[in-house]
Amino acid sequence: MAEAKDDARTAARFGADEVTVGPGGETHQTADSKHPTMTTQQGIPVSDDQNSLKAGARGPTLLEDFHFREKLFHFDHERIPERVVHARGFGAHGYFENYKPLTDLTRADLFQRTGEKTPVFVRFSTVAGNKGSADLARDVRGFAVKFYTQQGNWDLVGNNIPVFFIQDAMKFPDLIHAAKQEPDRGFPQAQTAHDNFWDFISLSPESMHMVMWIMSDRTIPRSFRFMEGFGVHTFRLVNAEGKSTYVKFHWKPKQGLQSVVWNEAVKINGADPDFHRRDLWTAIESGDYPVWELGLQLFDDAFVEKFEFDVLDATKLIPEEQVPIQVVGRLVLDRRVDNFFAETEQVAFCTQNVVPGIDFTDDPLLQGRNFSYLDTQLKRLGSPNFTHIPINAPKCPFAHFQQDGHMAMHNPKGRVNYEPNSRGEGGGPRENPAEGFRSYPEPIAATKVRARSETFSDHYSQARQFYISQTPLEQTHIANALSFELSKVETPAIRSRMVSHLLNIDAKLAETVARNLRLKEMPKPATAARPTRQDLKPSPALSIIKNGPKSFAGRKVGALVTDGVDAGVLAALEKALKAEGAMLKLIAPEVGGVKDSAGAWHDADEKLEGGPSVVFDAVAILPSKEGAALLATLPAARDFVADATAHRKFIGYAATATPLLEKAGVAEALDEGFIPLNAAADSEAFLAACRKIRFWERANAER
Ligand code: HDE
Repeated sequence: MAEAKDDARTAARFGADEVTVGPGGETHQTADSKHPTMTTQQGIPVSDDQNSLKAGARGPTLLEDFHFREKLFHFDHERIPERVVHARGFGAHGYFENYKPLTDLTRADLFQRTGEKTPVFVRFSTVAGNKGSADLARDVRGFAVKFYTQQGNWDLVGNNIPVFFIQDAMKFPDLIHAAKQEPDRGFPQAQTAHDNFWDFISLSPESMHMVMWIMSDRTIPRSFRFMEGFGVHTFRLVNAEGKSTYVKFHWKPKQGLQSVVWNEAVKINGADPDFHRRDLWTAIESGDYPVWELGLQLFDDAFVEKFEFDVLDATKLIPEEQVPIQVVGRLVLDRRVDNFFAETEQVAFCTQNVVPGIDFTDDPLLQGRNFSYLDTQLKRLGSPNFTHIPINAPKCPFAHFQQDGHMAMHNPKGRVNYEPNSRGEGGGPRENPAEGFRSYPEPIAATKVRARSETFSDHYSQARQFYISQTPLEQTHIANALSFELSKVETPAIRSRMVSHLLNIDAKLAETVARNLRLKEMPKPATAARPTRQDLKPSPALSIIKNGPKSFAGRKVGALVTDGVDAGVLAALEKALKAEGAMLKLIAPEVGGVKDSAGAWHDADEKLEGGPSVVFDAVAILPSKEGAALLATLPAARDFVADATAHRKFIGYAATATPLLEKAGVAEALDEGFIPLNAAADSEAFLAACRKIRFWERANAER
């Protein structure tokens, strides 16, 4: 048996605080003035947390070991059910700042005063993947905001796409079953590129508008910070006089819109499956707080009457050009979570959480959601007392007679737990007709039917409008995404059925996809309940590229460096990026770092193999002459350059980098997206190019 080692020697070896070594060689650390005594959950002090209680050092473990039992019992129950959809998410705290009083529109307390800040918690998510799936799945992103207002919590549970797949909540379980893993095999994970999804979709013409959105670059955002958010449904704002105005909610990122390209998304998932959550965490930690403005589209019954589509149909949007967006405030995320489980996992959004001054409409999807969210929280959090968890609790005074249940934390004192009562003072809370929530008294005279309104039956016109609003490049991306996903579908009839729908949207799109799939014959257009309108004008607001950022702020440059990197160029680049509000990250052959041409040391942020160019917005290739010769032999360095080129990134390069550019196969076609970085002054030209985010003009980068 090994000898127990000398204490002092062991402590030095581990580099830890005070350490002693037990007879089995295990590490013990003892309570002292800096470290409190460890206890069980019952508060009983623990003497040894390394060894279970045994009948002899080599004997069986004893049941009486309450510390061991409790520790394992708790561990065995650490997981709660993941969300059935939106399982993978990431949250942050911040505030909503109201720009000006909206008293004439709504009595919602958070909109009454100029400059008032309301605390918020936001959770971004993907929809289809399980909790451990990768961030860059092609998927809709959830954008859920909980406002802790002075009159209770308002949850605006939205997405990064303004429309949805289905019109009636009745179809939600089918949609989600079809999108998630197939039930027999349990795969594919976090992707819609499989038979079940496209089978369901191709039999659901109402999904075609959403299909255009999910096949666009909206579903591969560069990060949560660079995407829009939408409340999707039509809601109501109600003012103190009871007047109602219809509203659609929009979040506009101050950072501008930006997406990655598909080949990049696939590679980011391998290089950093946590890319989006890491991005948000890092931005907040570095003080670069993301900001979105809240925009309202406001309209009345007269507009509802004259609009081409039904405002209760969640597969339709109202073009911004038709009803302009009024910006009323901003959302700033300035605090990361302290504990992922307590906050991001336990946060419980409910569409039913609305405050006085905000109300629902009869959108059948919204009505269904209002049932579903409360229900799902009980399953997930295990108790009707989930509002007692700090992240879900209101931050305003609250009082009611709801009591008991699992894990009740707020237990009122006193004798009265009912009302009406005659206890006078101490009788507890009372109704408040003046301030309390009152539903908008919408007149309803109807026949009870199980039916879909005819006003919901135009399934192709807005799909077409979205498609024709895109730049040619974005249209190519849509065709490529459809071709990719449908190529993963094993049943030819499903591929063909999808193309039959595309024929009702845009003939050229249908032809391109049919050609990419090598369909043997072109199907007939799908039977349409209503013909596709050709008179809807393109809406420039629907394009990402037309709404890109105006600066490079919040973005990241990856500089590939070796020993001997030009000290002046590196310093100038760092300074220029900092002034822009962007970041420079150094990638070197070893993580320890490099020595520059002036002999100064620079720690690297990533080792070459761990920092591929896909995780940066632009790259700089800055090796010394000797360094370039070394990098030219390394596959990861060649990929770094070749990928950045294929992904149409701006590439700053030192003349010394030529051997690497040659080996990467790009040296012969250095276009204007390659910017020489040989002197300190060159960094301004490089940065000016980077502001355009991508050199889309680069040839041969995709089909
Ligand atoms: Fe959801 N949705 N949803 N959804 N949804 C959930 O609630 C549901 C829909 C959205 O970060 C679930 O707590 C139904 C539209 C987000 O915690 C569940 C229908 C939109 C999140 C649920 C929809 C959304 C959810 C699963 C069709 C955009 C994540 C776990 C009628 C406007 C919130 C949970 C978070 C989560 C039901 C459609 C957005 C099961 C029945 C449309 C962002 O309650």
